[in-house]
Amino acid sequence: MTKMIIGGAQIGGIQKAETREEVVARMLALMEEAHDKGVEFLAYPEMTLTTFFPRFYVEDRSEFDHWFETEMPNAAVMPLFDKAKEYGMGFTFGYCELTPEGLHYNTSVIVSPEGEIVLTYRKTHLPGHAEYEPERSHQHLEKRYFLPGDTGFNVVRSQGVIMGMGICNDRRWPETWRVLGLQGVQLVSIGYNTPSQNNLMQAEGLEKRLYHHELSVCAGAYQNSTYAVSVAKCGDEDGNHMIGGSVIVDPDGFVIARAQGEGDELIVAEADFDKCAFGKSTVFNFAAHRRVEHYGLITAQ
Ligand code: ING
Repeated sequence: MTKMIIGGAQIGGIQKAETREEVVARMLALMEEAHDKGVEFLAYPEMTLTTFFPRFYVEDRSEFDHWFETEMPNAAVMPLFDKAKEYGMGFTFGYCELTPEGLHYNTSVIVSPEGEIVLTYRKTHLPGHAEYEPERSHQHLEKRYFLPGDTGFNVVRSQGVIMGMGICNDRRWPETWRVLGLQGVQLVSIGYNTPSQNNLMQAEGLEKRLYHHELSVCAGAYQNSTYAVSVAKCGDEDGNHMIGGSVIVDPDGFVIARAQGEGDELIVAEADFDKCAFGKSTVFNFAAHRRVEHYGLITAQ
């Protein structure tokens, strides 16, 4: 596989009251539009099935278990798996996972065109805090509701492409990209839910949020000579705003598709994975140029 039409399915706000079925219907509409445009691999955001509930505090965390999926696939998302299989389309989406052992993760999967889950990833870098912090205008309680992921950053060859995942905050950490890059990754999918307001009440403009999002994805893609698709759940959720700015980025770090709005919106671009090979064999030929004897601090602390 050298060429592929990639789609990014940006999802506008999901309100607390919205059901999984209503959300899946919105996702299916974007999948149908993607199919009409020849998309072969479609990326959805982080926590695609629910509102971004870590903005809310509950004392008893089990009260929020209804936001989690206990099996994957399940009845609510089966229409997505069935439709993608009918279209011969691979896809990736994020959801909240509650394991049989009772562990909570912020998870995403890559699904093959045959409808098989070929890679599962659990979010490594959890931003925010675990306890209610009254000084904050907005809570960001991912450390309360999720465990740090236990999968690490792995790749899978699906549809002839070496694919990997991160989730949201992971895109801000170069380690995410380099561990995937060292495995030869050609397409990284990193969905996100990024609040636009700064919850420590410092001046933090929307443009700064959007810049740091795009900077992180473009740098990660360029420095590891890989394509990236980074798609938002964004807009208004029960009065809380999250940034849009979904992008598809090429191995030179150029944005080749960008969402214009903050609602449900499909972005599409053609990837030519031969473009990954050039960077991996020249500027970012890791074997020829890296000097790991000087990198110990990165894993030591
Ligand atoms: N959200 C945000 C993100 O990393 C954040 C948290 C916002 C961190 C702004 C730093 C600055 O995009 C999630 N869900 O990780």
